[in-house]
This record gives sequence, C-alpha cells and structure tokens, in this order.
Amino acid sequence: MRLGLSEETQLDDFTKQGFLVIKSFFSREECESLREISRDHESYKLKTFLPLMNPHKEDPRFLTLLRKEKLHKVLESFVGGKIRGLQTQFFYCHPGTSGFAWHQDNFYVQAEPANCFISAWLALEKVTKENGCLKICPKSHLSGLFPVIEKAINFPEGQDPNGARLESVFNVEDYEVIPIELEVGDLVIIHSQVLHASFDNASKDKTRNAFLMTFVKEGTLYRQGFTAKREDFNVYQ
Ligand SMILES: O=C(O)CCC(=O)C(=O)O
Repeated sequence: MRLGLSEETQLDDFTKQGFLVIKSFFSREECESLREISRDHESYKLKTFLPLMNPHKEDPRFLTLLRKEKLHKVLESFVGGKIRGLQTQFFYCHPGTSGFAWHQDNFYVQAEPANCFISAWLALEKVTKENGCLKICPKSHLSGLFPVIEKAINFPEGQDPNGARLESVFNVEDYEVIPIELEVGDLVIIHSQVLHASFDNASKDKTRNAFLMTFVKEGTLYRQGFTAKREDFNVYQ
C-alpha cells in the first residue's frame, strides 16, 4: 500500500514511539452518539458504571466507528494488511473510578507477531490527568513483555477488576511517562506491547467516557482467553 507523506510520518512515529495521537479523528457528533447508546446499557441504568466488555456483541451500534474506512486506512498501514475487529470496551469512568494499572495488552492477548495487534482508544469527552487520562511510556514496546503481578486490590471502584489489579513489573524510572490529555474525538493508536495505564478519575464531577477498539491483522494468531472470549470479526461491512 502506498502512503501519503503525512501518513508515512504517522507510521514512522508510531513505529518509534509505540503510540500515536491523531487529533479530531472522529467528530463530536460521532462521539456523542456513542455516549447516547451507552446510556441504554445496564451499567448505566443500574448506576454501577462498570465498563462494558465487548458491547458490540449485544449492540451492533457499537460497531459503527469500527466500520469507518478512514480508521481502516490508518490501521491497515500500521499492521501492514487487512484487519479484523477483536474487542471493544466502553468506559463510563465516573468520578472516583480507579485507573488501569501499568500493562501491555499483548501480555494477555499473546498475538503473534505482536505488531499485528493494535488498539484505538477514542476520547468521547475531554480527558485530563484529573479525570483519568491514559499515561504511556514511549518506546517501551521495544523492550519485550514484562512479567505481571497481582496487586492487593479487592474491589476497584467502577473499573474492570483485572485492569486495576494486574500490573506489569518494570522500573518506571527507566522510561519517560507521558500523560495523554485529549479533546473529544482525538484517537490514540496503541501498540500491543507499549506500557500504558490510566490515572484514577480524581475529579469531583467529570466523567471520562472513552471507547476502546482493538484489531488484529487478518490471519494473526492470538489467545482467545477463558473470560475475555476473544473472537475476531469482519469490520468491512
Ligand atoms: O481506559 C482506560 O482507563 C485504560 C484502558 C486500557 O488501557 C486498556 O483497556 O488496555
């Protein structure tokens, strides 16, 4: 596939840093529409505000953005071929929600090769350190996979328990840590082996709605997972 100049720069940045922020990738309307859909779900109605795991399986409206050609173009260029959807996750992240511990997505997914598994994290609201933005260690995707320990947290507030509890063991001083503060519609593309985490939502009154979409290159082998039950799916229709 031939890439335009700015696309080549994006790919180069992603390859070197292990992540890339693309400003205003989706419109405010597209983001608002996902937030509206999320309000039809139990987590919202019952006010647990727990993240929705793979909401596309019961509500295909969550597939709308995964089917956008502009997203395919970027991801295809990063993985070097056609893609398949793998997982989705909707985060309500109400005030008080615990952040994710440091982790590398591919520790769990075990995609082979690692650069054929990629995530796209979409800010549906303004995200800052205060309301729980992501933080990333650039270039850490070049360090291989780190072991993981289980932290003694029983019931993380409003969060996927594994996300808050399972933590990569590495020396954070060896890396730069960048908070990824974003506006509505900004998209972060995340390499499967880059170390990342999120801040707690320490704000009093700001939610941090976000939508995570993960993809594999067609033909990639990965771990389905006993609880995650990963199943790749077509995004081209
Ligand atoms: O949105 C978050 O708080 C973290 C999500 C994340 O890092 C992940 O699902 O891999």
